[in-house]
Amino acid sequence: MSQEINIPELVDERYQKLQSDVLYHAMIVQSEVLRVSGEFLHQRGFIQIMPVIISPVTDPLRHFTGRAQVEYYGQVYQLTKSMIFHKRIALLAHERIFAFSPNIRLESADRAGTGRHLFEFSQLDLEVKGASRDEIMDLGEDLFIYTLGQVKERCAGQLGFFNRDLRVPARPFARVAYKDVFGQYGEDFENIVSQQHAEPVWVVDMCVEAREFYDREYPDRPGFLVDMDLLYPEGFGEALSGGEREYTLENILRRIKMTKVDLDNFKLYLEVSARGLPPSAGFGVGLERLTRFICGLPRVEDAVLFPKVPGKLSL
Ligand code: ASN
Repeated sequence: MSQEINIPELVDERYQKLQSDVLYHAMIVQSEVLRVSGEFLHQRGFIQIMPVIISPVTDPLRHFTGRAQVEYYGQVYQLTKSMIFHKRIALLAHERIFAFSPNIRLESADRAGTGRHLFEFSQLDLEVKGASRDEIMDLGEDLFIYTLGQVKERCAGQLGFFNRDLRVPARPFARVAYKDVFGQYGEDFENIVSQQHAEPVWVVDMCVEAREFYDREYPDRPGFLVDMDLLYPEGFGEALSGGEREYTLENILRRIKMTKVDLDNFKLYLEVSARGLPPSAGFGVGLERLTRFICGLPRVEDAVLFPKVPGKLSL
């Protein structure tokens, strides 16, 4: 494979992009996004924690991604796909936590053209002890309104460069039920719903098969989860994903057994859960996608210094 890659051409292209006005302005926007979203969360009493890069346990995800792992003294560590389990465990120390968390997901190369996938990206990932889904959705709305409002003010020059008329949405954001939009539009519902709206829209109550085992099932509505995604308007797709979590060992085990994942991969998390973890809710926001949305760029890789496009070699 490496013989077919034209390294000088690849480096030339990146060398030019790194000096382009697009990246120059997009990086200013991203820098403000990091500053103001962190500022907002600090104001709301959150503690910023450091990201976890490797661990024996990580998010199983519900779609295929290759295993990215390292061996160390005979133990296998995986590169973080999301910090979901560590966020939950960190609640033993603090009640409201967030991290800017790098994620590695070895996506298949057929996702190269989506304009939405990278095999390395970062999430603003947060979790709140004892929160309900509705409380965490309120927080998500406030976070987006604050972040977009502040960036609009502080990055007027950048938005002018991108010719971007950024709307700061008003609360409450619209809500649609997963069952309804999936029933109406099928697999492509996310794109379609995102295109239909001029303001962000929540998709709530995913079905069990559509999500990982850690999102909480309604006790009185088997098969449906107390969770949500937020979609950007104008066809930009998913902004955020999260929900309430399963927290009793019994329910976690039951949900794991319903999926195809191997119980062995979650041994450490199960041991911690057996000692007791609090109920919680949280979500993660893809930061490169947020920057892309604010700037109104065609593809997520346009908003990244060193984009890792699925299947492609990159710096
Ligand atoms: N961060 C997401 C959450 O909080 C999980 C994920 O990225 N898969 O639910």
